[in-house]
Amino acid sequence: MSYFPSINKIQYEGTDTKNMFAFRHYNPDEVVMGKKMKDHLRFAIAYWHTMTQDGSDPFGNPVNQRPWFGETPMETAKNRVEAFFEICEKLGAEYFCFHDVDIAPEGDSLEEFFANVDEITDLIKEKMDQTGIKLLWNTANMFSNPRFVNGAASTNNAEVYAIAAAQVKKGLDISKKLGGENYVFWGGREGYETLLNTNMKLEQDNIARLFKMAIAYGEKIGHKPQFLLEPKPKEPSKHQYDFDAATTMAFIQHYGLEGDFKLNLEANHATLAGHTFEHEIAVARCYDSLGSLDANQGDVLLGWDTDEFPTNVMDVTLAMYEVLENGGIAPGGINFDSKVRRSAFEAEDLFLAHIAGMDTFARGLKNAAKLKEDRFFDDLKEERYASFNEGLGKKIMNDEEDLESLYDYAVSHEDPVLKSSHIEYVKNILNDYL
Ligand code: XLS
Ligand code: CA
Ligand code: CA
Repeated sequence: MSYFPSINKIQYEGTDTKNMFAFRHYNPDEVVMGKKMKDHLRFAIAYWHTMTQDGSDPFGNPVNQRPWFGETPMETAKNRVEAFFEICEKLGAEYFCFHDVDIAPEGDSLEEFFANVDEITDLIKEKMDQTGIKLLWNTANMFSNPRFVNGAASTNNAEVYAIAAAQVKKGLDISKKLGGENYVFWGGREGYETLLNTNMKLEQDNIARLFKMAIAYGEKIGHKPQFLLEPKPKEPSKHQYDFDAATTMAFIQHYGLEGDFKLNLEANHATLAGHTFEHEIAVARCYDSLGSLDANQGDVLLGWDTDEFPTNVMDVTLAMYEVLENGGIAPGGINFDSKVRRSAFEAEDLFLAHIAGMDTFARGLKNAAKLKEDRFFDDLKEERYASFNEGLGKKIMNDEEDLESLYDYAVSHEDPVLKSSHIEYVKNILNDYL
């Protein structure tokens, strides 16, 4: 059974092609800096945006045309598995990601939900075995259900906390069953609306407590995915605890979670926090904690999480440069946490959108590799920090100076002669790489 009989496996055809359903830049087996493009990029498809997003917005009804709706929620869920793997296979995406609620209906009780999850993950496992497509990460949705109105791990209600813990346990069981390489926590409701009624310390302690339970349970069942925390400053909560990469690292370090947790960074969350994507990746690298990436982009004119497919070549080039500097992204990957625009409502747009995102990342990768090969940033930075390579600078770097010795140096020398950055020239040349 095919949901997209008119679409063949997407092939690389180059920029001269007139075929909409072809890659113009992404050539999976092409070798860039000694590694195949597909192994640099480790593309993953997000189940939620691809299979369950209906195109509605706060002012408009669902608009997306999708061929997989069945008579019952379970039938739809089963059809989705079939359609999803067809999409992944035809796009040549080797990984996927999902929330528990994306794949199976919640039913009338937690028990029914988990039974549905078991049934659907049996089907997913079959498809994974048939196609070789792998699970990059899964997660528990602990933000949509009304019970999480006051948070999940940060809730004020111990029984809600238990439900969150049950979902995490189930999530880890599924991760083991499907060989998940990472496991994500994103705290959309782990934040607060007003401090008037919030015990911030208790909430954060409880969040860390749940993470420690997850680590312990993973050890118990002999399954150790890389745990990832995904920062986002706001939306849906007014203030979310995992505000950005730096705040999240402080949390990880404060609670002693460094050995088990790294970061899953999303481009649009970076911009919501007032940062660039490459800034967030660079912060993670400073802590040796870059885990995985959620690829998308926001809109410079809008202040919310638009989750657009990434098409900005400059932004993606700078992000991919950081990934190369990191020595790669594995066991993480590049997950398209992106949704088609409301006006792109045909099911085939799911292919066109992913092709656009994959092509943009292929361009970003190739540009970044060229920048690396040409030592574009390496030379620039080496020259900029050259004063730390010899004399006084070298002694500072070797911890051979103290406040008194630097005082003596400063008062006995004239003011230094500074150099211009010529930064506009640098940006002009950088454009040549796009
Ligand atoms: C929402 C988040 C979410 C996480 C997984 O903004 O991006 O989708 O990636 O829960
Ligand atoms: Ca995300
Ligand atoms: Ca998002």
